Amino acid sequence: MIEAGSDYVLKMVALGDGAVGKTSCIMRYTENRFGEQYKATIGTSIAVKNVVVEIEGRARTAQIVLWDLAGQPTYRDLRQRYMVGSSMAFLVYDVTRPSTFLSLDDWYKNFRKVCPDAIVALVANKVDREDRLVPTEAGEMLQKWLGVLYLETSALTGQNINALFEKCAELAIKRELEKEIL
Ligand code: G3D
Ligand code: MG
Repeated sequence: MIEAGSDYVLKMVALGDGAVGKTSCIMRYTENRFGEQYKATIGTSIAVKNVVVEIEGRARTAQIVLWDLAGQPTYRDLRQRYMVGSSMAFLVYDVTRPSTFLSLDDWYKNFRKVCPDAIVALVANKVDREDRLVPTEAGEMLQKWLGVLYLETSALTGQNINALFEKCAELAIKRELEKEIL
């Protein structure tokens, strides 16, 4: 499955409460689609997308392998099979549901225990909705506390979806390059 010529293969996991838009962000990014019925299977599905990012004047290619969970996995399943080996994670909440914002700390801590060095992006999704309740300031505050990326996205309109994955890939590749130098 590894594309010939990819400099890097980067595993990325989707984290966050149910129905925040994890699968929708992945579908928008990998297939540029939105809103179709997804198969509500139990378990993990995987999507792949190749990216090219320019780092210090040189094009680097990577294959992003996106891991998406369906159903309600147990905490142990999450740690053992899902998060292990990730270079990146995106941590999604729904700006119309504050409870999904309050869960972020838990998701973040659980992920950090497994992948202490991975690139993490905080994703405020569904910003197209008029009934937004979690303001930008709340997301930015958490971004500063955790020291992660922050993006406001809409899987519906596509706003910031490419930027999310490309920015994460760029930082993850830079990290790999630093490791190669050491
Ligand atoms: P999940 O994978 O995190 O569980 P899904 O979430 O991607 O299945 O999305 C849950 C619901 O939110 C879906 O609606 C989906 O269409 C909607 N959704 C996801 N992202 C956005 C967004 O950016 N804007 C808006 N307005 N809706 C979004 P249904 O109705 O199928 O439950
Ligand atoms: Mg899903």
